[in-house]
Amino acid sequence: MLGGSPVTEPVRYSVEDGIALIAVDNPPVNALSQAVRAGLDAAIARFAEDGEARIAVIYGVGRTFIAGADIREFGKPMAEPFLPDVINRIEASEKPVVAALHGTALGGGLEVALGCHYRVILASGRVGLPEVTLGILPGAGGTQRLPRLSGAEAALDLITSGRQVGAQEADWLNIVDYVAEGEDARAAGLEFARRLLVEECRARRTGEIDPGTKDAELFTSWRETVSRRARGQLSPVVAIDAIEAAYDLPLADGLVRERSLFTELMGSDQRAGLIHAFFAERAVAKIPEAGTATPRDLARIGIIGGGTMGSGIAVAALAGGLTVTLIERDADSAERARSLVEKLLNDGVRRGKMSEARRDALLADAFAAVTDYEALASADLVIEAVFEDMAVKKEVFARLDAVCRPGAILATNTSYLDVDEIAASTSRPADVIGFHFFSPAHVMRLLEVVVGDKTSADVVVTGFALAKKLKKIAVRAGVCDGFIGNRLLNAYRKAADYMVEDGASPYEIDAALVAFGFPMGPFAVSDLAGLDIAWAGRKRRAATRDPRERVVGVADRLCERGWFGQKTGRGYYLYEEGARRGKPDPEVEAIIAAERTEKGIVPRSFDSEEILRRYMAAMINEAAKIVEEGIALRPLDVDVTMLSGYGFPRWRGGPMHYADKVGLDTILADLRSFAEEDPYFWTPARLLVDLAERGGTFADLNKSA
Ligand code: T1G
Ligand code: NAD
Repeated sequence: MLGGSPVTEPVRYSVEDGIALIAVDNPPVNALSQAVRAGLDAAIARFAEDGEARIAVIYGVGRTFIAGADIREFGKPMAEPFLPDVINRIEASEKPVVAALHGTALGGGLEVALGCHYRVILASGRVGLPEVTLGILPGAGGTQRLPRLSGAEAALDLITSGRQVGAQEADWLNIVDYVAEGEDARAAGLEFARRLLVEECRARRTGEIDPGTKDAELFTSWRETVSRRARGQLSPVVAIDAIEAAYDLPLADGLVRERSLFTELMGSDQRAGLIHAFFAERAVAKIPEAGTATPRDLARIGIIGGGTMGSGIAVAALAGGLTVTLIERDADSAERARSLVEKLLNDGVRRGKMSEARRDALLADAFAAVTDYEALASADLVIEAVFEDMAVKKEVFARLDAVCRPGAILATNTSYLDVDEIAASTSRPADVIGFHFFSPAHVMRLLEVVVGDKTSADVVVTGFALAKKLKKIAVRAGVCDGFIGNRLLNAYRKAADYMVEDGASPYEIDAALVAFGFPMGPFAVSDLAGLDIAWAGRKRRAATRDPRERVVGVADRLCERGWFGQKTGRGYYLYEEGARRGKPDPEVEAIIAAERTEKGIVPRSFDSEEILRRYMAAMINEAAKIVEEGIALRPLDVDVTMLSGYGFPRWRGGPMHYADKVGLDTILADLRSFAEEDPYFWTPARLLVDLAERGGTFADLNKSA
């Protein structure tokens, strides 16, 4: 062939032994672009006319069956043919149509399959209706057809959670007719179709199944549970209305109702926020080092320190298939670390994430907790997670430098300390990097990959490869106090502390942020993390603090009383014996009042809107500085950090997406007015001023970066 790449039709039609084969070929995931919809439509029309073909099989070419609608088309006017119509025409076919599923048949992909008359799936395949996670609902018949096959309860579960189920569960739920062995969906579809031909099967339409009578109580109780769980997100709740229509209306009217709810959600800000989050999570992997370097091998890793973080990292690494050697200070600490790891693995077994046999095999063959650094001589990577103390860390790195082989990566899990200073204390700064995990490390999805001055490109891409193995999202960060996430946290925590000193109660602030969609407010989070950690940080920084900085003493007063939060039963909240949720504490309010009096502050009231404006302005302003300084590559890296590490409500898209939506001019006006009280803290970042003044957005920077 001369020049150019071969052009393939996204949908191809052929006939083999009386079986029409309809191949969907639209890499990478066979999304239902306009061309695919039109191709499917044409193929079904051709099948109807084709005297040679008695049955049809729809399958996907490449890694998966159809993974859903083409998300890139969202927000643009929809072009015909519309998917619900295409699926209706498949279902209406007089001759039977089989869907042969493999990979991930998601969203519109599963809906196509539900419109087919029979479904076969490879044992490795998965299905799901993830639409609510994108702020919409299944809009091509999923809410009407799934309950007809699986019943109301299963449909409510799958559609409101968006969770994927494996082939076996799909079979139990009657979503598929047959689970086939092997790797070849086309072959499985052909074989199944041949069997159907022998049995002289008919076109068996899902839409013609009687869904039965509605259990009204079931819907009421799901509405309550889902509304509570959704924390302000609309789509899972609206999806229940659509499923209910399957019981209240005939199919054709139910489909109309589904479509109208779908269209409403498609136009919502929440949908825009969730789609931003989807693409941002994929874009964070696009870093300057990608493509310029190959990741180093990762099989055996070492971890220094088996406390809160070290044990969690060990479990994440074991689950990701790595061999882990953990080093502790002495035999007792090593034993404690080992039992911590065992406990976390047991939790996994209890939650059904891991079998007992797998846990036993991991503990016996893939994990060791020891005290001798020599055990790290052959490690590919060592992650240090000892106390947050520069001297202790330097001592550990000196020992690692002495025992580790050349080419081994030496990483620190420090939360705040200078990665360059740690690197400089070794003979191999190019191999040193920060891998900032979040607590609990086997659960939290974020990994900040902190790139030092001298870190080599292949070490950076190895960090991203590690995240993939551990099923985490890596975000590239530069070196500064707190990197991306903790630096932002410090800024908005200060804004919260200032409001407390000026008259708001910590409980009002927490309530305002929970109403915004955070799972917890900042003061409840502090109590959970332990107030002593931040206290140590404040003491460390006291000597170098800028005298212009406003300092609030409330947290110090609590710590001086030994109130470190949940673990001591008292912090900002009072925790009754064993309780995870605290109650407001009048003594804390008295301590705050005393601090105000001492500083001569006359308290004023803050409504939830002002609380939110100040909190967000502080977060966004610091984020703008972080982007301006190149600590974060783009605004979207900040968004992903806050979404996956700090509980920022996903449907709001992250702080930068939120800022664009509010309007940068509004944020700037707020900052300028707050700066009149305290210019040191509130002076707007230059980037924010520049963007606001020329009518730009953070989204522009995502595109151009
Ligand atoms: N549309 C467009 N692009 C998509 C896409 C989609 N649906 N899914 C993935 N991509 C791109 C993705 O951006 C990336 O691009 C590449 O494919 C590989 O993805 C009517 C309205 C399928 C499980 O929600 O869950 O149907 O970054 O890196 O880890 O009711 O992608 O390489 O340029 O994620 O192997 C419902 C979303 C749509 C599925 C594969 N479907 N996708 O995971 O690869 S709504 C979804 C996924 C709908 C109907 C409604 C995953 C995956 P790039 P990847 P992966
Ligand atoms: P931790 O106190 O729970 O655990 C530290 C462990 O290191 C202890 O078990 C201790 O025995 C061990 N240790 C100390 N010196 C050692 C040495 N020289 N050799 C071997 N082991 C040694 O602390 P943590 O909360 O797990 O924090 C560890 C690091 O992770 C810190 O740098 C911290 O800033 C960072 N971090 C913590 C969190 C968090 O939420 N806890 C989150 C992200 C990062």
